[in-house]
Amino acid sequence: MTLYQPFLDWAVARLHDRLDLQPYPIPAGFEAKQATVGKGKHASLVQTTSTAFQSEKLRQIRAAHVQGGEALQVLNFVIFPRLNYDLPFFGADLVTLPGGHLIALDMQPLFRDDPAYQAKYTQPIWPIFERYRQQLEWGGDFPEDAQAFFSPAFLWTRPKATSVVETQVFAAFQEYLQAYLDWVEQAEPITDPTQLAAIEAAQLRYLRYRAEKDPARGMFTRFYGPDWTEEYIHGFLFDLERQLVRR
Ligand code: DBV
Repeated sequence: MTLYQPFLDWAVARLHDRLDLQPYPIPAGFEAKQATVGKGKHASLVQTTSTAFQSEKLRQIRAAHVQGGEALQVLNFVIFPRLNYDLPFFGADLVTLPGGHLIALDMQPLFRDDPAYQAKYTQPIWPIFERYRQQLEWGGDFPEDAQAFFSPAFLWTRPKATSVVETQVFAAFQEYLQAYLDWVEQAEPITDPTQLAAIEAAQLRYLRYRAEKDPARGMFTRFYGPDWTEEYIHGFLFDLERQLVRR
């Protein structure tokens, strides 16, 4: 069992419990991809698998799981709500590299600086955030242009011990996802055209940023080449623009 498999299994089980989940199509060739990296006795297999669902209120629930031995494990898990809901994105970036663990967990806001939006979608999880930030030390600098896309309840940490990932980080992940699913349950569709236009613009802003600045681009390009990587990013991981063209 690899480090993040229990996170993914737990999330999928909870989603099944709480939502009427439907599959979300994964483009052919992107369900699973393998490559051998390194040579001779340093050769090892790096596998990336994709998982995706949708539901009445959630346009795309998707995970990319990279497994390449103890020093290379990544679970990037994001929920993109449908464009007629004001729900934030659920964003988890759980990364283990030879340099250590890097954990990003947040309910990423559509409207970062709107006090009413913060009151609706940050305040309710503030007690959870406060509890975990005492256990999980702040991870330090991160790209300045990314700040606009995180909420004040952004959990960002670089645990030294794997046991911290397995216990505190896993617990935080569970509490954040449960809280998110509470919001999904309560969410009412938006019908006001001005608000709908603002949501679409905010979703596109987020999506373009993530596709353009994907921190995994270098890693994927090394393993699987540039063509596969660009298609994976724009055709699956951050696919909203393609879906809008098709609409
Ligand atoms: N990150 C992704 C996807 C990944 C992924 C789809 C499937 O968005 C993995 C894989 N993240 C990944 C890897 C690294 C990071 C780092 C492999 C390490 C890159 C490296 O060191 O080479 C949160 N992830 C990061 C960093 C941040 C995040 C802040 C550090 C980047 C840096 O310091 O340059 N989550 C990530 C992020 C946003 C987010 C940038 C922006 C909105 O939601």
